[in-house]
Amino acid sequence: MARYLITSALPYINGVKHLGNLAGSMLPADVHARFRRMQGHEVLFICATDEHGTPAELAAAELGVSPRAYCDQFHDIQRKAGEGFGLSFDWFGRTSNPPNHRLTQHLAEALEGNRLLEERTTRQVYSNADKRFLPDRYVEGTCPFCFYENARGDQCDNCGALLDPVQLKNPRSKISGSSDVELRDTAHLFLLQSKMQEQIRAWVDRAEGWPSLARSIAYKWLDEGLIDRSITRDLAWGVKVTKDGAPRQGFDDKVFYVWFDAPIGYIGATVEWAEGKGGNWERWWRTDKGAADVTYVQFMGKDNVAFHTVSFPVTIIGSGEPWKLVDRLKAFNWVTWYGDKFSTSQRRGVFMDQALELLPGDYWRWYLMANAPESSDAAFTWEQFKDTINADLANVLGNFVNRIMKFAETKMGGVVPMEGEPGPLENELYEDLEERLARISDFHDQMEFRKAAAETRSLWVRGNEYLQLAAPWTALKTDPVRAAMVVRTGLNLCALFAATAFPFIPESAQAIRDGLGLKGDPAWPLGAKLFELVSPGAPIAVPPVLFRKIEDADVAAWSERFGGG
Ligand code: B3M
Ligand code: ZN
Repeated sequence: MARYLITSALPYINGVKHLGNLAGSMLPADVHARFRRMQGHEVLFICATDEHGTPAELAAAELGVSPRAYCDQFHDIQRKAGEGFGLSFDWFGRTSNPPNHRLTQHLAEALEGNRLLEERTTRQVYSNADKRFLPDRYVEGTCPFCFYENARGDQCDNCGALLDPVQLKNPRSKISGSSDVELRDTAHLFLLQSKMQEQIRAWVDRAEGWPSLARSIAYKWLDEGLIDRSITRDLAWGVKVTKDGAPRQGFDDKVFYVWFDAPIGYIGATVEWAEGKGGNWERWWRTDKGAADVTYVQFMGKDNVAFHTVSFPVTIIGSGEPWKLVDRLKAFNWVTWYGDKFSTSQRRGVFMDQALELLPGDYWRWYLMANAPESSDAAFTWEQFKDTINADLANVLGNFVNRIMKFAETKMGGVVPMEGEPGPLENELYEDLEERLARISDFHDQMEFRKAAAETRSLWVRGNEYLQLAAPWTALKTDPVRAAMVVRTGLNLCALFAATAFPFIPESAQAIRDGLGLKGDPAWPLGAKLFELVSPGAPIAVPPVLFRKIEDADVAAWSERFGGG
């Protein structure tokens, strides 16, 4: 038994997340957490909403509510959407909760104690009309690179350039629209990343569990040279800046930058879990308190990699305290909407709440993992969605389960038949299954989700082939004992398919298990007696239709509503 700490990148609070957000971190993290639990490991799976920063303040202002009220509302919406998709977080916390505030202040003070923080005077955009500084997205103006006129202070949406608000031409306030702005001096705290360059490089050199995508991003930043970064902003909503535990002089109208406190939120949410469920958070995070034997696995989209492989490690290594660092990191490319970006602001694509109105979570889970954007971006299309669901879930898995269970119900008295001994067909099947299972398990272990899904599907195909060859419906007329043996094998295959499906499509797997009278969550069947997963004599009940087919008419209706097609 090993221990796995698993975190998914923390979704921003502003708005419901789209399918791309789901596929790039929360969903694969859930699949992996389920797999590790099935293997019998101790798992702690943590996520939270990332609630600070200008996006939250601006979204709240647009609705005319306070940031706190806005975050309360959207945390709830995101939590419910996560539940709808079966995301099995042990805790879904909030970066705005007290544990994260305390930890953020603590770590900043530890960094300062190690001379890795410094106050510097910087020039910021100040709005005379609004009588305040305008950080990040509070300023809009013309991009200095591509001359797009509606670039935001932190980034240009047209050319993608990362910006500093002072770089914008013709800057104007996002709050009042006023262009009566000027540059003024004000103090900010800088994290002296440059001093940590060698230490971080040495740590990245040692990191073994990172795929090439993550490694190359980390090295790119290191090769360019780590630069000192401001970790405070002129904002009201966020973690207050302290010194020696008291409000820091001159920082009343400032808070920590959202990307400084967000990753600390992984620890904060674990503290919330400990407080809420009576656990011991230090056992997962402090290497001096038992976390040395934890394997820490992080999931994220590729745009978050630098923050996790460089910035956050600077914070926790720089604190000089024995924090647990990431061991394995899985990064994803983008799911696109017919080749275009999904967009929260422009509401392009399908969002988590809408997806659940159309079909249960499992349909989306399967599609998104079978087509995971691992080696490159992957385009969502309604056509491919329909084909994947119909071919894999409805025709292969659903059909198999339905066929054999119906047969057992009508021809075998509704129980797992007892008679018969395995013959050559079963022996061959058995060996084949063992090999295939080992392969699936390896892919899960390596967090190769596309391959794990493809291998899982081919296991289901193998079951269909067996049933076709063994043909219990024919055997029943001439050799009922043989037919009984085949049906028992078929029902064992149902149990095996449910187990292998469980990380991907937990609700459907559970429905199959219910029909077989199997209680609790399944264990990973590697090493199990594959033909003894169901008990002879046990009653069985055909589950209601597991997967409905997606029709051309559905595709037409959904394309009409959401675009694409
Ligand atoms: N909220 C960005 C994102 O949702 C950011 C991740 C934080 S992880 C600590 O992609
Ligand atoms: Zn631009």
